[in-house]
Amino acid sequence: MYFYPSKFIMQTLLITGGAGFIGSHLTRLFVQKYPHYKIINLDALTYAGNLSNLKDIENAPNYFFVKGDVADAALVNKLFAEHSITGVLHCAAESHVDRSISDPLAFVKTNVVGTATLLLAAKESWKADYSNKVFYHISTDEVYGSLGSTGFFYENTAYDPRSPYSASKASSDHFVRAFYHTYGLPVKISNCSNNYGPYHFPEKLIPLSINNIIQNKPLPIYGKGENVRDWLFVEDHVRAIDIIYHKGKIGETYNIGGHNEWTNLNLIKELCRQMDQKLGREAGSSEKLISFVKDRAGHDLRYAIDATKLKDELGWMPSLQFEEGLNKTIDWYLSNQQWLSDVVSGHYADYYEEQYHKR
Ligand code: NAD
Ligand code: TDX
Repeated sequence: MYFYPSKFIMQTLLITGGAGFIGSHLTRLFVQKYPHYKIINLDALTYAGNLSNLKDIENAPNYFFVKGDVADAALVNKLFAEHSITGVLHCAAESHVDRSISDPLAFVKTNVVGTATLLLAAKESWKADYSNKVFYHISTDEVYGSLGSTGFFYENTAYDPRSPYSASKASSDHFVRAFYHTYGLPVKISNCSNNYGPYHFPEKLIPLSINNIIQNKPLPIYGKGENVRDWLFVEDHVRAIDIIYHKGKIGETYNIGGHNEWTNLNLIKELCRQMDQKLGREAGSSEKLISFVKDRAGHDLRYAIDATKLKDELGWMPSLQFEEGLNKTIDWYLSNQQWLSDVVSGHYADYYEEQYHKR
């Protein structure tokens, strides 16, 4: 069954986690591209949520912000009842693997209970008529586990989550599929590889390293830096979500990835090379900041997505080469140092001390 929510029909979309990294790019894209859609951003504004990520669209007539928790059933039911929501783009999550190792229950609450709460609200609100409705769940490649030095994750790769974060995302994916099979809820899922780009919270590898290079602080690399990630520019991810939301098949899963694998060590070396040039530093000087630290517990070796289905069915491909995307990302951070220092001086400062002090 295909579902093409028309780009020209009025819709009310609930985007969850719209103040976070990917959510803010997604919200901006939809608010600007579809001025006749009403967009409600439900975000709890945890440490990772930042309304300044959306400053340029906060006064748009089709954009509305609601502060709240996706696991708050009363609030979520009220939003569905009051706004005749026709689509959900569910982005809200606890998203950092290291935090999931120290506080797994927070991941169960938001990622599992929060997703189930939204699914129940959608089912109840839409049960009289599922037509022209979509519940789109934004997920990760980490649900598939860890690859050896060869091979790829496909849509039918068996789930094998290995961190509390990926276990909670896998569980949420299972709930979404269960609601499709059990109740017929019109769902779609995408599983994407590592994103990078503007507004990325500086606890993740790339923005953390950019911030530390600017400040001449050590660049912590877990283990030997041999772990491999498949990096995708965030604007390419949200462009894929737009296409899948409007043209993807109900009940289907789509993998999204960059075909762009880097070991952490090579990635940080490339970052250092570009930043030395931009900061007018002597070539090789930032690389000296590299500091090998204790490995992450249960550190997945390699992720690599096969996104052929998305390309063949819906025509999506990444638009940027990595060096170009990294160049754009570094330029954004260098021009937005106030954003960076505001974020770093907040609650995150305590987390950083705790996380790296013990290593
Ligand atoms: P993020 O941590 O930057 O943002 C998460 C947002 O969700 C924040 O605005 C936060 O305030 C909000 N939030 C957290 N708990 C909430 C709750 N209980 N109720 C309401 N809002 C809450 O995350 P991100 O990196 O932008 O990831 C977004 C989604 O994409 C997640 O579902 C994640 O699993 C998935 N994903 C991320 C990546 C990546 O590389 N970052 C890759 C693939 C998939
Ligand atoms: O200081 C660091 N040093 C280091 O070597 C940090 C923060 C990370 N790393 C390593 C761990 C990973 O191999 O770099 C790699 C990337 O780490 P993260 O940026 O924490 O991302 P990752 O664990 O791969 O998970 C990310 O991609 C998939 C997102 O955080 C998830 O939300 C997404 O689902």
